[in-house]
Amino acid sequence: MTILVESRAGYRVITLNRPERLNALTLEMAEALIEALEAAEKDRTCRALLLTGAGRGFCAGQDLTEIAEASAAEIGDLLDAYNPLILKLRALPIPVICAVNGVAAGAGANLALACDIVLAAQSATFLQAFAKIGLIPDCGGTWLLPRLIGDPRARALSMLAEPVSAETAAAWGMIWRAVADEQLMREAEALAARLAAGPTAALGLVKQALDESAVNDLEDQLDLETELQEEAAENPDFAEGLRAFLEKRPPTFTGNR
Ligand code: LHQ
Repeated sequence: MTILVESRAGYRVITLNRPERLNALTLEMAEALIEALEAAEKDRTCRALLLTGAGRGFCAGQDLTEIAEASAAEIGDLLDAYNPLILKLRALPIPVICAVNGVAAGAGANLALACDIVLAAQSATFLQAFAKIGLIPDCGGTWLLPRLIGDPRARALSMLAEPVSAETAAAWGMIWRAVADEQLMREAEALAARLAAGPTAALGLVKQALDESAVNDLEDQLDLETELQEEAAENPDFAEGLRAFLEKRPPTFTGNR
């Protein structure tokens, strides 16, 4: 199986599972990932996702052996199949944590960066490998990178294809945090469990508001905040959060969405 899906209390763990190829992506794998995201969305008890890789790498990007004979049109077709995966990740109404356990290259780097909260092992690296083989960053790289790290760094990384360490990635704001290798999964699981106990509907609306801010002016964004805030306030988790604050106790969110 190209990916593994495990259910935990309140969340699911998806593991990219082609360790002999550093979990390089194939069409089959992308389709399996989309299915896994759809299944997680349908399961109302699933309130967060954790994405990671098996073995020493996170994901080496497109499996290059699979496109050795591909025409330019076939490369385009492949991306037409990958793009819905990125869109689905962003639109998923639950938080997605990525635990980058090793090298994240090409489409693999951008798959990680499309997640909501990215933790990386100190030994992991991020590599916009595309220019090395005459391609451009895809799977959202040209949209995500300038927003995360600014235009100068986005341009240099895309053109030079130099690896960035986890610590530098965190210092630049490309990811949330770099953690000691042996702590990575423990921290990622703790974060997933914490988010799984959160106000799920509101967390989904946070994703929507932040993504839409990329194309809205301030006035439109303020209107969107009002609309989404009303939606959040209609959810019983808001009443519970407020009550818990006033009663000086931790909230017990239902996570209904
Ligand atoms: C691989 C791969 C790989 C196959 C390691 N494929 N086998 C483009 C076109 C179409 C549509 C979709 O999207 C894209 C976007 C892309 O993602 S293009 C960019 C594709 N990725 C790359 O160019 C990265 C290629 N890999 C590397 O540069 C290195 O392997 C990195 C820096 C990731 C890791 O280096 P090392 O730690 O030294 O490992 P390694 O190179 O020895 O790799 C281990 C094995 O994995 C090795 O196989 P072997 O049989 O020799 O043990 C590699 O051939 C295999 N592998 N990446 N993308």
